[in-house]
Amino acid sequence: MEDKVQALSRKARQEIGEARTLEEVRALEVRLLGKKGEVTGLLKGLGSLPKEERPAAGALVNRLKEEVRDLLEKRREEIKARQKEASLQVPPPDPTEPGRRPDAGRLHPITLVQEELEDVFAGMGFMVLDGPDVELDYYNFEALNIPKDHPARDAHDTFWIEEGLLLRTHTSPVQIRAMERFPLPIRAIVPGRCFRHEVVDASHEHTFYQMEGLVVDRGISVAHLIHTMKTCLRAILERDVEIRLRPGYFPFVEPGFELDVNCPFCGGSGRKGDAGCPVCKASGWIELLPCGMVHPNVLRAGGVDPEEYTGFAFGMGLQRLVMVRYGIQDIRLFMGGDLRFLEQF
Ligand code: FA5
Repeated sequence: MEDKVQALSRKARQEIGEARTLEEVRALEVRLLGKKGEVTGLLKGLGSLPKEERPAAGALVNRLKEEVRDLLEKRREEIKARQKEASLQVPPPDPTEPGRRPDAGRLHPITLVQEELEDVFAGMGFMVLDGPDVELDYYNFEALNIPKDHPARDAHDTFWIEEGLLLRTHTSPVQIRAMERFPLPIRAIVPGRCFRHEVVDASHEHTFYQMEGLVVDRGISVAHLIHTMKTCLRAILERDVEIRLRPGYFPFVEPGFELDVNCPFCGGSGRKGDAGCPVCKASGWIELLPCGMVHPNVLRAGGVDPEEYTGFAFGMGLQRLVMVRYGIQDIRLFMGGDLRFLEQF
C-alpha cells in the first residue's frame, strides 16, 4: 500500500503542476478525489488488507488525500493570480503606430468673416464699435424713426424684458449711440448679435449676427455707399463683384435700398449647365443686404444737423454673407455645433 500511495502522490504532484487552466485542475480533482477517483479507489481498497495493517494504511491514504486537496487548491490560486496579472498588463507601446493629431480649436466661420471684414473696414479708416445686446426701446425703434404703433415694428418681433428693455433686433441702434458719443465725421462698423422672435428655417434664426455700417460727413452720397460696398464685397468674396441697388423701405434711411450682388454660383448668368441656377433662382442676382442714406430724423436724434451733414448706413446679415461666400445652404448649421461642419473652416 505504501508503494501505491507514493506512486500516486508523485503522479498527482506532476500532473497538478502541469495543469494550465482552472478547467484542467477541476478535471484532475474529479479524476483523483471524485467518487470513482484514484485516491478514493485506494480508500476503498483498505477493506481487502489484513485487519492489523488497516489503521496505518488508512492514515497514509488520508494524508495523500489531504496532500492532493492542498496541491489542487494551490494550483488554482496560482492560475487565478496569473490570469489577473495578464488582464492588468498594458500592451507595450507600438512605435510603428501612426501618431494622433491633437484637436486644435479653430475660428467659427462667422468670426472668420467678421474679422476679415473688420480688417477691410479698418483699412478704410472705420472704427469697430460695440453696443448692448439688451437695448432700450428708444434706441432700437424710437430714435430710428420707428415710433410706437409704426407697422415697421411688425417685422422686428422680439423678446421683451421688463421696464421697456428688449433684446435688440438689429445693430442699427448703435448708429444713434455712435453719433451721441463720437465727434463728426464718423466712420464705423458694428458687428454683433441680434435677436428676433422668428420661426427658424433654412434662412432665419432667432439669434443671428449683423454688421452695421455708418458714415456721416459733409457731402456723403450714394456714390460713397456703392464704392464702400464694392470694396468690402470684393475683399470678402475674393472676386470682382457687380452690385445693383433696388428700392427698399426702412424708416431710418431715405432713400433706402436692397443691395444685390451678382450670383457667385453661376457668375451672374442665371444658368447652371442646361438648367437655371438654383441658388439665385435663375435671376443672376443674390439679395445681400439693405442700406441707404441716413434719414434726417435719425441724424437729428443723434444730435447731427441734417442741413450740414449727410450719411449712409448698411445692415449686413453676417451669416448671409458667409453663406454666399462658402455656398452654405442652411443657416441652422452655424449654431448646430456639428463638428463635421465646423471642421471645414
Ligand atoms: C435690418 O435689420 C436693418 N437694420 C438693416 C439696415 C441698416 C437697413 C442700415 C438700412 C440701413 P433686415 O431686417 O432686412 O434689416 O435685416 C438685415 C439683414 O439681417 C437681412 O438681410 C438678413 O441677412 C439678416 N437677418 C434678418 N433677420 C434674420 C434672421 N432671423 N436670421 C438670420 N439673418 C437675419
